[in-house]
Amino acid sequence: APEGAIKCKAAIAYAANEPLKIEEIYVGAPKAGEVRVKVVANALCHTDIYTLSGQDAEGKFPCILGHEAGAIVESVGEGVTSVKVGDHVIPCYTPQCNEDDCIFCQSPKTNLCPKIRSTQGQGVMPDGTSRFTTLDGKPIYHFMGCSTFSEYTVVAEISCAKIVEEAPLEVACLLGCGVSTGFGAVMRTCKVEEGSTVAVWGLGAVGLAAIQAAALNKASRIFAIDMNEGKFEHAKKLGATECLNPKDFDEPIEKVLVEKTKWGVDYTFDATGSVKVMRSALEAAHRGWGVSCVVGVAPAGAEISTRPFQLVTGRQWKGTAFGGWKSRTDVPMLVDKWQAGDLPIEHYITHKFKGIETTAEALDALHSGGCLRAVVEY
Ligand code: NAD
Ligand code: AHE
Ligand code: ZN
Repeated sequence: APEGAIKCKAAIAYAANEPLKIEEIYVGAPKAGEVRVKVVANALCHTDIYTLSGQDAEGKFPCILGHEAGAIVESVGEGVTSVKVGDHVIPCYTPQCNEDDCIFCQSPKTNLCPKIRSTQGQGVMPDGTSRFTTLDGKPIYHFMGCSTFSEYTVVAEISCAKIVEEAPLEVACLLGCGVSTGFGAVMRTCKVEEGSTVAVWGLGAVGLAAIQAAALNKASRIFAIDMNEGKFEHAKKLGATECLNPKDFDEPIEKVLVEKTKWGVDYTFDATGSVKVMRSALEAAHRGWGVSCVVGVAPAGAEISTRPFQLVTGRQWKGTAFGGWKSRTDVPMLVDKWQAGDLPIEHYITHKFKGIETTAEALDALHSGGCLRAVVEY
């Protein structure tokens, strides 16, 4: 075994479209600037399915997927000062180095700290190597700087958002990706104002969180769009004023929305990853000022298009990663809001599993259509 390694179970993705394999692996000791954490609970995000299905241009195999977790610091590498053994953390795929010369961390306009982005995309730690090895010594790639389908994982210190210990990690994990993203798309990236109209395509946890945030921001009309009408009840509970199934209309849904609102919708969100939906969402946006935000992740090679006239006449196309939140500053703030009762999130957990062995079952649940978030407690 590598020196200082922990032997534990992980769900390994050996190749695209192959079932995950639960195996014992070695998780190496954290190097300088790294933190080894014990994963307590992990929620599954659609992006895990997307990468496993081979559609991610950055997908590398074999790897350990997972990026929505609650964890406890087990040990820290040299020079780590912002977290210590026993701290509760949410590993974040968008880091925040906060260095004086990081123009991204220093700018209020973005959360996209590039400090470790290139190695993260290559499935390795910042020094170019992996902390994961099979028992016969073969390296396994990391994923999104998190790899939380493992009982222990190693992440960069700058990817660790330290949160209050009172917050139960089996719920807090939701704030590691999808729910935070939906909230932030509305509250941070688009800053939806009181009285605005909003339309959201895709009523998974990401889209529903956008609806919840739009209602909190006092949007006047909130259109919730999905082909799976089973999602409508959740959407209504969270504040949607009208639920629409595009299949119910002879006209394209963007025309229906423009007719319903006269000039279009102030803010529109794609939370599906379909480039057709992205086009509809842009074209449903209000003449003169409508903003359309891409949240969904499209398959490798997909491209968006529209008539440039749509932009000339005042619509804006933007996008968001992790809702624009600066991870180490904002995730603890979101946890505190949830703990104070101002931002309920428990309702996103529709399925619960116990033991890392159930990760594949939990993925099947997320596939099933009736699931918002499946949480696996390790
Ligand atoms: P999900 O699979 O739980 O939900 C997607 C929903 O979209 C489903 O209800 C599905 O029925 C609906 N849908 C699919 N095609 C549709 C269409 N053509 N029209 C209307 N509805 C349609 O997924 P999720 O976990 O909520 O994630 C949503 C998307 O957001 C994914 O693409 C995911 O990869 C992406 N994502 C992006 C970020 C980011 O930072 N930008 C973060 C998390 C997730
Ligand atoms: N790796 C893909 C892109 C995947 C992607 O866009 N990821 C989203 C997060 S999805 C979370 O569930 C994102 O925020 N990306 C910004 C980033 O830095 O990765 C590809 O196309 O290569
Ligand atoms: Zn995600």
